[in-house]
Amino acid sequence: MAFKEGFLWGGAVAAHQLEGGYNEGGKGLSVMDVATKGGPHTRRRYTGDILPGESYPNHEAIDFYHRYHGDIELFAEMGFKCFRTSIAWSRIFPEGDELEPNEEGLKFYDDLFDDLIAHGIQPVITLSHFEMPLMLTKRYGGWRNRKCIEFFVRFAKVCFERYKDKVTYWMTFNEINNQTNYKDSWSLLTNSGIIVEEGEDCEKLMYQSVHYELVASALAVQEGKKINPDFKIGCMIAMTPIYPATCKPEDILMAHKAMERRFFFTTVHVRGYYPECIQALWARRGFDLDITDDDLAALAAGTVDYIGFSYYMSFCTEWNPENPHFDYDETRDLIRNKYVKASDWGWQIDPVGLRYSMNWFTDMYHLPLFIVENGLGAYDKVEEDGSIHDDYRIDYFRDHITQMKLAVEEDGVDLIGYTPWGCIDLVSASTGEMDKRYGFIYVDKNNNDEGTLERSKKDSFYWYKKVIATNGEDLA
Ligand code: P53
Repeated sequence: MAFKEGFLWGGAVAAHQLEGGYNEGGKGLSVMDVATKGGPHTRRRYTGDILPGESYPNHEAIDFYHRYHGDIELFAEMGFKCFRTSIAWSRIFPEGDELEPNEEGLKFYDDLFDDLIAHGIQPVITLSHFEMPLMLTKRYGGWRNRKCIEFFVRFAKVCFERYKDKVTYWMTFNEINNQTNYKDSWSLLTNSGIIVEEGEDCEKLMYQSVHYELVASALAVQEGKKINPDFKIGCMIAMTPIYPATCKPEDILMAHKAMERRFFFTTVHVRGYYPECIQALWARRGFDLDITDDDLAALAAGTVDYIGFSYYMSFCTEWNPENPHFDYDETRDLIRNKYVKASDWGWQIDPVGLRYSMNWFTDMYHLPLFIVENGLGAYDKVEEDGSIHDDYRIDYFRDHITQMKLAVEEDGVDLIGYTPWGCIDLVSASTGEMDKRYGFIYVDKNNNDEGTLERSKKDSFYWYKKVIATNGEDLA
C-alpha cells in the first residue's frame, strides 16, 4: 500500500466559510464578517462595518454552527479519520485584545471536537485562517502592529490549554505566503487584517507584518510544546509551483527567484531563519525592518514539526528584460501555461505539479508533509431526482491522488494525510460565492441566498468513501 497505516484521510474547511452564527455565543466581528459577496468577475469588498444594503455571505454561511452534528455524521459515513477546521479567533477573544477568553466560544469548540472524536474523527486545527478580529484591525492596524504578537500568542495558549487532550495536529497561520501578492490589498486584509493606506509601500509593509506573524507562530509553537509535548504543530503554505515558461536561462533563473520570493516563509518556519535571498532583497531595497535579537531567537527556537500545505494549481513565469533584478511580481509576471487546463475560475489544473511540489518540499526541508487543501471549485447541477453527477471532481481527485501515490512510492515522500478543501460546499474565500462548489456534500444554497440549506450526497461522496475504505488503493 502506498499510504501508511493511520493515514489521515479527511476534509478541510475554515470557520468563517461555513459556521455562520457570526454574532452568536458572544462572538465578536472578524474582518470576514464585513466582506461582501463578489462573483466570478467581481471582487469582494471590505466595508469596515456592517452596512445596510450590503450582503455578507459569512453571516449565515452554511449554518454549520447549528447543524454540525448532522454534517459530522456524513463525514463519518465517508470514513473521515480527521477533519481540518479553524477556530474563529473572535469567538474566543471577541475584540482580540481582552485578557480573558469568552467561555461560550470555547465551549462551542469543545462540543464540536467531542462530537468529531465520538465519530472517530480527529480535529486538525488552524489557529488563524483569514479572520482577524475586526477590532484588532481598527484599534491596532492589524499585523502592522507588533502588539498583535502578544494577542495571538495569548489566543494560541488558551486554545492549546483548553483542547490539549482533543487536538494533536495544529497549524498557526493559514497560507501565510499568499500575501506575497501584496499589490492586491485583499490579500493583506485577509492574511494580516491590514487596510492599506493611500501611497503606502505595501512591499515593506508585507515583510514587516509577516515578520510579526512568523515570530508569533514561533512563540506559539514553543508555548504549545510546553503545554503538550506530543503536539504536532505545523506551518501552512499555499503551494503553487512556479515553472519557467521556456528553457531560456533567464526564464529558469526568473522562476527560481519567484519560488524564493513565494516560499522563503517555509524556510523561516522550518529552519528558523531568513534565507540569504530575502536578507539581500531587504538590503537592496533599503528596508529597515523592526526585527530584534529576541525575535531572531524566537524564530530559531520555534520551528515546526511538519509542513501543511494547500495545492490547487501551478503558475508559470518568464523573464522580462526590463526586470534587471529578477524581481517577481505576481500581478505582473504570471503567464498561462499552455500545457494544462484551467477551472471555470481560471485556476490551472496540474496534478503532476502536486508530485513536483511534494518532491520540492521534501528535498528542501526533509519533514513530513500534510496536504491540508486540494480541490476543484466548479458549478454543480442537481438532477431532477436530486442526484449530482460531479465526475469532473472525481477526475480531479483521482489524478491528484495518483500523483500523491507516486510521490510516496517512487520518490520517498513522507506524507501523513490528505484533507480535500471544502469537503462540504461552503462560501468561497476569494469571491464570497456559494456556487463555486468544492464539496462531496452538496448544500442547497446559491449565490442569491436561495435554498433550504439541506445537505445531499454527490457522486464524489460515494467515490471518496471507497477511496478511504481502501486506503487509496481503489481510485476507479
Ligand atoms: P476559494 C488563493 C489561491 C489559492 C488558495 O479558494 C487560496 C486563495 C485565496 O482565496 O485560498 C485557499 O474559496 C484558502 C481557503 C479557500 C480555498 O483556498 O477562493 O485557504 O480559505 O477557500 C479555495 O475558491
